[in-house]
Amino acid sequence: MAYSWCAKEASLQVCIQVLDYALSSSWKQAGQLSSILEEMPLVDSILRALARHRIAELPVDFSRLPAYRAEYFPDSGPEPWLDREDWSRQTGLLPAEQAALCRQWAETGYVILPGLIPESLIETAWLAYEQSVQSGGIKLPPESVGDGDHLPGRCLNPHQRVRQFCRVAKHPELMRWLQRLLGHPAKLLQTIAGHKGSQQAAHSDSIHMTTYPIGYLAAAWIAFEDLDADSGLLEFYPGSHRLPYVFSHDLRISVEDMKSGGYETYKARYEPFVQRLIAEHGLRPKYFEARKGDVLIWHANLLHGGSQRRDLRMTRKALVAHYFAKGAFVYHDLSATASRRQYFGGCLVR
Ligand SMILES: O=C(O)CCC(=O)C(=O)O
Ligand SMILES: [Fe+2]
Repeated sequence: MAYSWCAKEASLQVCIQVLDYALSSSWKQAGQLSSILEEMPLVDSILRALARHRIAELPVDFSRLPAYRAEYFPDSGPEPWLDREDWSRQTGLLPAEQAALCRQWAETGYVILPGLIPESLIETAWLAYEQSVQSGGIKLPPESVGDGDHLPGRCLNPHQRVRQFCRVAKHPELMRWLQRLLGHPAKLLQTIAGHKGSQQAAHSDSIHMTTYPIGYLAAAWIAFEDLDADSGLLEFYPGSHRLPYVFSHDLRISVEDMKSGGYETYKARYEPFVQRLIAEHGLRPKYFEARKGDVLIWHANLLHGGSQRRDLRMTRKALVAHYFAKGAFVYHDLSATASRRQYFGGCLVR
């Protein structure tokens, strides 16, 4: 299946990148790149071996998977260590400051790291981004929500064009925290830069970016300025990560529904469902009143979104970066596709 994906959907260049990655890690014994390219079925097994994860207890036969949807994957552990019942016994072994934040993660599903990213890096990265926009290298859609909204829209994966964003998203202290919280080294999956609030309805990222086994995803929200309360701050629901994961199948959103109706189906079924969950559980939002360089990391299943922009003139400059744990497999439950970015979504520029 991976071979046919390679043959049908990916350019040879991409296949080579994937193979190159495969060979550079733990698959050297598979032989030389040239001989592998001659022996195409081997490509399949290498890609499968790569995709077959090293975290999950149960293997997946990808050739028999009807679709990349949560209901078709085995119900496999291990749970991430801070989601397990015995998390408090484990955190007791850590230095006090780390233990406190791990405890907060286990109980609330988020942590805040004030001033983690140095101001100088924040400033040079944003300047480089603005320069790229000015020169036309990056084109931002208006994403206007109405009259008076003159701020530009978001940019998906700006780290692949602005190398300073890579330095921000892969800041060593941030990567250490992600590893600590996920229990495995983290890999950058995707980034989004924005000048303004998203006003996105509350959701869990796990329906968009799903891991096998479940729960091995985290996101970092990095503030690029001191934020105003009216700018449409990031909102999140502490403790909501402990609710059951909700996938497309649970709401009878079929692969065909998404193909024909696109995000309308998601908006019609998923978003109201989350609103009901919030009401039923009496969840109360918190708002990330960040200062420049502050970082909030949230759990794979924490409900969050963009609050209302009460003043459309207010900027809310930020970079959001999503990461997965090395050894997990990433797919998109909603669109029923495997993530190609898990292989080459990282930083192409160094
Ligand atoms: O920045 C926001 O308002 C929300 C972003 C978000 O939900 C995400 O990137 O996963
Ligand atoms: Fe999100």
